[in-house]
Amino acid sequence: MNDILIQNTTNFFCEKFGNEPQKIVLSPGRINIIGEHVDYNDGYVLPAAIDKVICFAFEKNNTKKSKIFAIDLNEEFEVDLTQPILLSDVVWTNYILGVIKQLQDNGFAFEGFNCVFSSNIPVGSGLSSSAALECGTLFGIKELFDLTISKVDIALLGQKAEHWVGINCGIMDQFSSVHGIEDKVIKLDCKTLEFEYHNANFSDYALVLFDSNVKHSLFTSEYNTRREECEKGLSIIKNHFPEIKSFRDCTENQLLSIQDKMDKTVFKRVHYVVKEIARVTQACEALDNGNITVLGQLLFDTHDGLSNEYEVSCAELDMLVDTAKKEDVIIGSRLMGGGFGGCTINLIKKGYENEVKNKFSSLYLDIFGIELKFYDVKIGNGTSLYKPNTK
Ligand code: GAF
Repeated sequence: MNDILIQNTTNFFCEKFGNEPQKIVLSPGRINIIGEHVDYNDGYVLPAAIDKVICFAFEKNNTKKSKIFAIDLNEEFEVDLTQPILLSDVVWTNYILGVIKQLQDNGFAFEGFNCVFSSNIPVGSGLSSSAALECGTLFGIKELFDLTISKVDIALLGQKAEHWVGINCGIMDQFSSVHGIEDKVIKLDCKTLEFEYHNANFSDYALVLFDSNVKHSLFTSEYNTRREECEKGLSIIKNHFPEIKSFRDCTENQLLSIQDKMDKTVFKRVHYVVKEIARVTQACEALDNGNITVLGQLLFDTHDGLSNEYEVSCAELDMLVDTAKKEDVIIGSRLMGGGFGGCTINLIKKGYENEVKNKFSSLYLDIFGIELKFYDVKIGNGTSLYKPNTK
């Protein structure tokens, strides 16, 4: 499915710079089966890379300046690598500037390059197009200038670039973009960065994303606030239970026993986090055992927590999940990613996908006047070099 994207990106590069690119890089978006808002809380997550990617074409230009062109936006910017790297007003450029700054600050030596890129990852849908942009740029620079950077370090540098842009995100998105393997989900321990692959076999059920087509502007500020609320909650837990080092060590009963020591909002946030961390392990076991009904129920439970306790949902996402609960052929559904818009992830009995899509489209249009979009998920490989004639 990415052949046309690769061809167009390569052709564009040739026309713009008059040469064939030296490196072509594909960098994917991600889904997350379960484990939401727990990556920055030392929890476990169960994401996977998808087959939707950003395609980059790169060459060295033997100067100290880099030229980067976003084909889909028809926008270009130039960065002087000898000058301090500062935030710009153009959002997408900041992810690339952030990556360049992280590489420089960490002592990696590289020179000017030309780059064009184009994407088929929907933007603003919670599929982590920004992580794909960061990791693809990092990977391209590493390959062009023979830098020694491990996959884990690419993910960590990408995460730092995102912090520099203003979102105090966890490691899940960059890690899964870099480490994806076709048809596998990644169980990642966000505390130690140890990880293992599990088969993405959902038996008689298909994974389908419903894109609410909304992105509420609260996202960044609320995201950063949630993180602070969790930090407050954890420090109160530690005061009462010195043996607890992170949320994973805390049982729900321990938390309930000190409920009156926290303000109500902080309690709700950490109550969600403690339960969600436990759900990831249960979900992974259910997946391994082919117990998709159990997995589906855990997705519904996660959504309840995200909506009522973590409070990162919105009317559109709640409507999609509430409607899904009433459908016998949907056995699990929840908002996916940071929240306040983007997609829900759904487990739909195979054979019923079209019926469900038609029904949800017209209901959603009636209620919100917005077109619902659908993505049938295929789990793909992580950030990598594209080599023509291989696949
Ligand atoms: C966003 C962040 F970037 C991730 O780190 C993660 O916290 C996610 O929201 C919520 O699980 O995608």
